[in-house]
Amino acid sequence: MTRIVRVGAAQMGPIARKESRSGVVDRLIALMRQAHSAGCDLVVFPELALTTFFPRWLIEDPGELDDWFEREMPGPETKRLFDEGRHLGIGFYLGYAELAREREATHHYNTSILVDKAGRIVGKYRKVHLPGTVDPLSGDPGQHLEKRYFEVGNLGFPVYRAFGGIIGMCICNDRRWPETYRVMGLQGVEMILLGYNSPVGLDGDPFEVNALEPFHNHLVMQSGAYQNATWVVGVAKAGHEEGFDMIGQSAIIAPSGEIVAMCRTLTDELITHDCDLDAGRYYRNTIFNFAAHRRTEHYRLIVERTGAEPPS
Ligand code: ING
Repeated sequence: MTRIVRVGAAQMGPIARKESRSGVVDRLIALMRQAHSAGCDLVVFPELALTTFFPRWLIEDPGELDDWFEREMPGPETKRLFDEGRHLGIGFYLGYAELAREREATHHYNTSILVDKAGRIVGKYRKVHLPGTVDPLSGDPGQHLEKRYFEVGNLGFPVYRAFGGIIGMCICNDRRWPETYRVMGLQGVEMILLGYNSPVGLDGDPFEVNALEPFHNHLVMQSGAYQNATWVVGVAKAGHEEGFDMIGQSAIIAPSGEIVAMCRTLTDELITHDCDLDAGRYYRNTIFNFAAHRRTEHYRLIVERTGAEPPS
């Protein structure tokens, strides 16, 4: 029996700094209802889907900074989203800024959750690869201060049995690192969900790097999908947000590496695809049969050298 998951990639347009959580949740619910009308089992929202991309600014007041974070999930503003998902019978991936109380201390993470059709949180991931800097770069109008505002995720790259398959998550910059996909590939992941907020390059980059941003965005997700025989669903917060252009082109990518659906706008836009969770089986049993072809004893040598001076 084929295991088909109808997936909705719910790209969002810009979220203004002044936009209320309630107004953003209205947009998420509208996209969720659209996905349900299209017969989706699961809808994927972007990274930091409840707020503007606040790490672009230097925020020195701790209270002001914490206002960008969710103290509980679901919380007063997001309960409606969970209730609607349960009512419609549709699951979702949601990226948000998490303020967590752990070990008698407060911690800040860039987080995503996987919620099933009954509105239960069945998985949580905290972003590991935090790009940018701790301190603002002088002279740049747009900063990238995720290292200042978030701790490195402490949950690893778990995968979960959900929606009839094995589902994993990551967030934005994680998608640029092959280890992200391989750690989940080694756990037999069949679909990786990820949201991103990607500016058109980081300030100070030579123009050609900025121009290649859309290419690099798909390059890393397509290779991650193919090399690990998994579906990848990448969903943007896109458009001109608070003066900064962010890439769109949210995509649903098959284990073959092919883009099977892609957003065409820089606004709230839903694309869908019937994803066969067995589509990776051919690759996993042939060209990417890890047990038959990988030689981990050799990799250890490479890993030991990584970061060291290149051999003379
Ligand atoms: N954003 C960007 C990303 O990895 C970035 C940071 C932009 C890195 C452009 C390199 C080039 O897509 C987040 N939020 O990680």
